Amino acid sequence: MFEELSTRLESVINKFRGQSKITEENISEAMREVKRALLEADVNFKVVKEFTKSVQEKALGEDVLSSVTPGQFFIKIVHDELVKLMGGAQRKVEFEINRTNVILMAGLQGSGKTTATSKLALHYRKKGHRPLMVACDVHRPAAIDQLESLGKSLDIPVFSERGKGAVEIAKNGLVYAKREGYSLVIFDTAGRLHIDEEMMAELRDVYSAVNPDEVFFVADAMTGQEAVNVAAEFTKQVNCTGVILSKLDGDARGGAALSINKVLGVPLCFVGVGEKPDALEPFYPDRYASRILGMGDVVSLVEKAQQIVDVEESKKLEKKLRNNQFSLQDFLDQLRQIQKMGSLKDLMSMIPGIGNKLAGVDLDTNQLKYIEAIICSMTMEEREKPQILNGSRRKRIANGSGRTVADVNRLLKQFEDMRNMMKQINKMSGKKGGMKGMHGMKGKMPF
Ligand SMILES: Nc1nc2c(ncn2[C@@H]2O[C@H](COP(=O)(O)OP(=O)(O)OP(=O)(O)O)[C@@H](O)[C@H]2O)c(=O)[nH]1
Ligand SMILES: [Mg+2]
Repeated sequence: MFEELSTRLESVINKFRGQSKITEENISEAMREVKRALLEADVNFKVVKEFTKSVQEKALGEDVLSSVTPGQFFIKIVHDELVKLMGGAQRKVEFEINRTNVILMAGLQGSGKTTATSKLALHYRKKGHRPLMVACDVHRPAAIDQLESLGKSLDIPVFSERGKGAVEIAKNGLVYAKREGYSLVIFDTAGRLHIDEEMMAELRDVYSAVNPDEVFFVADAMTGQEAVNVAAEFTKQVNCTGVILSKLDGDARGGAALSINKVLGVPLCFVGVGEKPDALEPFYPDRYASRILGMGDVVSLVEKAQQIVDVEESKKLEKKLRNNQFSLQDFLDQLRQIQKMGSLKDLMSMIPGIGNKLAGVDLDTNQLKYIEAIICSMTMEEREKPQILNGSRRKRIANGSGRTVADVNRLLKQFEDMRNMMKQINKMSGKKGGMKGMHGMKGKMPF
């Protein structure tokens, strides 16, 4: 699942990669395509509208950091908005072990309630709980057998009473669980093809009888937006605390996973990814966002850059570049920032499309150290005004840094070339351009 959406989003992003800056026009065009991709993935249209608006505002409203490209920045924004859309932080559902916790399952017929009941029981048993499953589906003849057989195969006890009503079984099941000291009781309930009043009344009665800590609404991901609409109706009737989206392993387009939190205001807590009892995963919005975007570690790359790069400092630097006051000291500061981001190779390998091409290539990170050593052997005045570096000063610097005079000359020449190029870029792009021009310069930097 998500493949189709991933492919579409990747193609939008790849197109965006080539842009030298984010403008109203190119972002609008990209957002039109993102919108189309999300709608085709069956994401709720209102959600799509809000999402694209929000991405657009962020992209235009924030300064692009000098150390990342507009394309990478765009990926990060889309990623962050996807995470937000899916509920932000993961909602971890945990229960105390020394009391009887209660879970009530709800959902339409065939959505996966009974399967999810056994999956949850197994999940929490692995965390040290003593679970009990209670069979409250008295409407479908084989429902009790189904739960009992699941219980038997997992060695998890099932409470059932044939011939009684759902509410009575629920009450008795809870009394039994408390008496026997179970730490988690999960009530499986009946499903219906449609929401009908009788079924809702029964669910509400079971709800009152057991007073659950969590009510999980189980939705079938394959039914897409329909699942979201039904869920909305359910949450009006009983206080659902979490959603379990089942059958995400099928060929669902993913729209439900993306919309459900926003539409319901109820977090998606687990996803079912197979028929087997261990095919349950806690839902992590950030992991799903990364999976959908398929953008490797670009996001963490940008995060790293954001942590390191001080926006104020960047602005100062941009001004210096514009006024052609960029000194060797500034250059050294930039170099150190890049080094703080990790090894150059690690950094580059995070960029999709480059990582695999780097195999076997040995980036000479020593070059960075040599440059640092040379600049560090200069006085502050020399760093600010490299033009005063005459022959004897160059010799002193070479000795001090353990390099040759030729190395010092090469660095100064490259630095001068770079400054000249900055001058040209500034001339060409008028007032703007400063730091943005840095991207295009990368290949010309002395490392
Ligand atoms: N592939 C896949 N199949 C699932 C998943 N969850 C449930 N199923 C299958 O979906 C079908 C219905 O699951 P049940 O758990 O019986 O659904 P239910 O909501 O209890 O159904 P009723 O009790 O009839 O309302 C079964 O064949 C399950 O094996 C899942 O995450 N992935
Ligand atoms: Mg069932």
